[in-house]
Amino acid sequence: MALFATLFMHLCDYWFVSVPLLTALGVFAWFMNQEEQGTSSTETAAPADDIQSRILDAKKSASSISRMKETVVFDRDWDANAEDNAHDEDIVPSGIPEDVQHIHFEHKRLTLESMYTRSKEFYELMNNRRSVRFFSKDPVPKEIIQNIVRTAGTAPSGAHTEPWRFIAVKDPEYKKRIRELVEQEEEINYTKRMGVQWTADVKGIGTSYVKEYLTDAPWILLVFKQVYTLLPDGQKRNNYYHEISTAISGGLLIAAIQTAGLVTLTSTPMNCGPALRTMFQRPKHEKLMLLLPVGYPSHDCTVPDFKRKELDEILTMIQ
Ligand code: IYR
Repeated sequence: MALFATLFMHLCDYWFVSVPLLTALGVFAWFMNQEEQGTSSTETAAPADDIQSRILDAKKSASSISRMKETVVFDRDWDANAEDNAHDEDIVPSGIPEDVQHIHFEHKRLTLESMYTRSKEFYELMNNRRSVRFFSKDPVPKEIIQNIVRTAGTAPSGAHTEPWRFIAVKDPEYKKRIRELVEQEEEINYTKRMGVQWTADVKGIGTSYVKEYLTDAPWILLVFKQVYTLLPDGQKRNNYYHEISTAISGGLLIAAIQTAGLVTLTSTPMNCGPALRTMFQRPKHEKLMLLLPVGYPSHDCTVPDFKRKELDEILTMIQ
């Protein structure tokens, strides 16, 4: 007791040191306490009501808890470091011969007037594109599908590796098998993998794991990226930028579908890649990127009333 009394008197004598020191200690202790509670001092805490209702929501459904545990953000088949990737130490002959001939590039300039008209007309055509989920069963000739895929194959690619493979399915038996597989995985995606936020974010689109369009549409196109090229002797040649190259090719594919007067849905069924690859006897280094039903919209087809961003929201011009 006597010790504390002496200490207190000294603190009073040296108040100009002890007051700021004790204040600093107090602030430090408060800060540490906040950190422990997981709230950094720079973040604005959510209102207490909000937190309470969120906790209640989470408690309400047991499924939301198992959903949290099983959330898979990335497709398991997409691991960029998967063992089956090509490695830097595998030195293989380049796909482009060193002495490849460079030939004259023919290019015919359009008149300015025609450039304006064509760019505007193409924009208008593409602006009419909508992701369609209700398909007519009317057939589409295979030659049109072949031209569409030819267009996709004109995409630029890293070191001209053309790291894509398309599968066009018309056979009703296969379409049925694809639908069964996709629905089975999508049910898990919706209830577990996608998580509460994701399902809430897409709710307005009105989708579910039931995918009638997969058996209604006359064609299903599957787009695979090839993470490397397998040479005849088993060596692997790196496919540079296989992801972006195949994505660009997917964009051209969608533009070609639209230009042909058909519709599609750009779908990416999570975790269906390996099973679809096996279904069509494709090798392990081919990873599914897109699955697109292609055909005509059904007569009673609806689409959500979305607006596109204005030009100034997507374009910054420095001139
Ligand atoms: N793949 C699911 C869920 C879904 C996800 C996104 I991102 C969408 O824009 C729409 C749906 C499905 O196709 O139903």
